[in-house]
Amino acid sequence: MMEKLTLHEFSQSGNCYKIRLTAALLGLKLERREYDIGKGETRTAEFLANVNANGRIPVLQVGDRFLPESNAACWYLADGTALIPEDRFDRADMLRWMFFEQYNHEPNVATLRFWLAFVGEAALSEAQRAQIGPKRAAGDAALKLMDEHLAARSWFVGERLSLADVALYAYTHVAEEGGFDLSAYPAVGEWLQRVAAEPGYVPMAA
Ligand SMILES: N[C@@H](CCC(=O)N[C@@H](CS)C(=O)NCC(=O)O)C(=O)O
Repeated sequence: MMEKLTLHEFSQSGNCYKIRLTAALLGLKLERREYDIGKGETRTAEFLANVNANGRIPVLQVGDRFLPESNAACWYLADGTALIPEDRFDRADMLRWMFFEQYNHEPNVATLRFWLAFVGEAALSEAQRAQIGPKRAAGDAALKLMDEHLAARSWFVGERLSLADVALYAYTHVAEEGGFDLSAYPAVGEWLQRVAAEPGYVPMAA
């Protein structure tokens, strides 16, 4: 039996939602502990010493051990289930899309959502404001690549939903909050609907 699972989170974060969605798709129960990142609650001495020395959520607590990094936490929950392909190449290809999510997608799509919908443009520093254009271009490039990939298939890897879809869904489905126009990516739009129709799916706000 799996040890007690506690998600240290900020519930409006897509990185945290990935883990809740993975757990829901697998029918796993998660305790939740909320932190206000706007108030620096993940930067306290107590949090840094006991939860994550990197000062960020999400962190999945498994019994008395702490696992930061959303995609690692999703892997922990899904290990040995149908959310991770059995085929060796497909498993590596799934990781490819999860690394793409962290390197090409999240730093652009999620950051613009955070800056524009949570912090507010007027409160951004000059350096952040200067980054809006480059991040918009890089985010659109990531969405375009996803759209081209999905034009000929239903899921990112193989014939069914995997962690690659979960990881990329989390911030894509709220990309418009960061000013991205998803109508430019019709295959992405259809894929978003397929993910939301999966048994066990929970919305971000749940
Ligand atoms: N690569 C990490 C990113 C974690 C991350 O950036 N967390 C943000 C919220 S989504 C955070 O904790 N920000 C608060 C801070 O940096 O103080 C993951 O995928 O979990």
